[in-house]
Amino acid sequence: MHVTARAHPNIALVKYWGKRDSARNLPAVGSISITLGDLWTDMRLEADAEADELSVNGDSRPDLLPRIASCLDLVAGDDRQPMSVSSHSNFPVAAGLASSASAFAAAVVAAAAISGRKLEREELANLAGRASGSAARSLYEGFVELENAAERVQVRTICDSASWPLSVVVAITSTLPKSVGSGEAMEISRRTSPFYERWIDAQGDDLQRARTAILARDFEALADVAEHNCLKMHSVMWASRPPMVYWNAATLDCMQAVRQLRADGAGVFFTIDAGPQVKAVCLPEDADRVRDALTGVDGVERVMTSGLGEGAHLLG
Ligand code: 2P0
Repeated sequence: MHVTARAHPNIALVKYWGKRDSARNLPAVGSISITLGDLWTDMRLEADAEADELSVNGDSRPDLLPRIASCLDLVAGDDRQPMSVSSHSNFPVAAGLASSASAFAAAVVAAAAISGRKLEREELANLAGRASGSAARSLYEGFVELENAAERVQVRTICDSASWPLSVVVAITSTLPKSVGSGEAMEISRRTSPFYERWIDAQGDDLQRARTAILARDFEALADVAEHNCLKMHSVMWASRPPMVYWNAATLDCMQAVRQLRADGAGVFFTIDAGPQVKAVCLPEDADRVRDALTGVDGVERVMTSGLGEGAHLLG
């Protein structure tokens, strides 16, 4: 017996950085993201193995198995059958493109199906979030808000893809794995960054501004709060000890190109996660122009364009 689920990565416009409970992987702040429709991870589970095994894009990856096996246990139970797990993504993994979000979102949907458990989407989101905080958002389509509740997260779509169909142009400036993983980096920030408390305190204002901008389809207001929130998160990282600087020269040049496009009248803003890639969120009519400009930046290896998309779901 086998099942396959597909999930799309998501890009936070108001970002998750910091945990309030590491053991349960509960975030310290709420976040707002967009789910990308054209990038995907397919997770296939087959209950035919003697012991759990994992392949990622065709390569055996025992190093990544414990984290995925724990996630499957959470959904299907510790007494589940061993599984052959194979994951395929159409974008580079472990390079600041939210591959863990799409992987764990797909994993919980597939694990529920293969174990015959009927779980509400919000329950699946909480289980995915235990594995990777941002994965909870990939269960949902379009513009997604994650709120911190007392013991769990609450996640919902605040605007669907069809109601505000923005585009995202992703400029890949390096495909090397990042030097410090997000989870560890967040803990370093919490312990050492002089800006960490201020970051947490100000998040509610940014969430409110972004939510209002999205509901009003106010691109300029969303651009303003998203770039501010992104640069603030990176300031927290830069001021940590040791400092965590995920950018390279091409990252900065892409940011500059996006600023220039906006000055020239294009509807576009940038955001950057725990990696060197630049995500340019834009109005669909400006996507070709943004793509051409970022393709021409020195050091950009590849450019991908995506619309917004749906939450994690079973295939077939
Ligand atoms: C986000 N990031 O909101 C933020 C912005 C990266 C920068 O969520 O430790 O892999 O597994 O809960 O979800 C990346 O962190 O972290 C992330 P864990 P995750 O998208």
